[in-house]
Amino acid sequence: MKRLLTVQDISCVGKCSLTVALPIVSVMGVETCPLPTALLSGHTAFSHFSFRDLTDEIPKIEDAWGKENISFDTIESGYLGSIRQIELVRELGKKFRKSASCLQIVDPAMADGGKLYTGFSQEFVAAMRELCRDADVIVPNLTEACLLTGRVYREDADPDFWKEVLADLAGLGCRDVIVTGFRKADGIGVMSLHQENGKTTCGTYLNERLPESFHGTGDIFASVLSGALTRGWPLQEAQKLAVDFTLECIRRTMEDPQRRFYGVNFEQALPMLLGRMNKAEQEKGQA
Ligand code: PXL
Repeated sequence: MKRLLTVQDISCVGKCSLTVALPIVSVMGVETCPLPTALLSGHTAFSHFSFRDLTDEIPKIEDAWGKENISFDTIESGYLGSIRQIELVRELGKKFRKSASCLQIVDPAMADGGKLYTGFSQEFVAAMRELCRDADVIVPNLTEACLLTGRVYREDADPDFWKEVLADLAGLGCRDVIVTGFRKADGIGVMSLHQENGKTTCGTYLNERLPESFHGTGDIFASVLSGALTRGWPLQEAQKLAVDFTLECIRRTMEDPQRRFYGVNFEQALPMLLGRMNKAEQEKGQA
């Protein structure tokens, strides 16, 4: 079984980061090792939240894993709480990417809707840019992509603007760049750029755009994508599954009159994810 390391916080209530990555990547048949970077009562979009920093634990965990000769097929990181934590993830990558096939996936979770999340600065953005340089795959939304490439965020960005942003992000050195939130007519999805054997392919994948947006959907997208890439799926298929599953979670949330304000109903959509995975892998087996 493939093994994935996911480095991000655990927010007890809020349906984001580790509470999303653990069930999603596990249901995709990948061993999921969490490295919690902080313990929060809820994510930082709540009016009140507690925050216990776990940075000091990271080198101790790293040291123990080194002695046990642990390795990972994928190292994925999401929300990180400080520049020091970004540096530690870079160190983890250098230490635990023992084979060339080990993937590093970075979701530079730090901003949305044109704004940095509470507590982040331009210095943090600069450090995140360096982590993105180490990655094979990065998954920013358009706000994060603009921050990483030194652009002013534009709500009404046209496809040419998106293509320029993607080209600049690829210039950081990552093989694959997937920017989420690409819109066209009634659709929403991703625009991505894939580099292989000196060839660059740019593509989009869209599905239906529902009239509401919810917190935590970026984490859901990144988890599905990471699970599928770890299972060896090609980028185009992995991003399609991630877009479709995220939409399914939003649809289920909107249908529920008793929905929570802070996250989406991904739990009851998990059978769909498993069904899609099994069907695709069966078809591959038969091919
Ligand atoms: O969904 C990204 C995320 C993860 N973890 C924490 C957050 C956020 C976004 O606000 O606050 C703690």
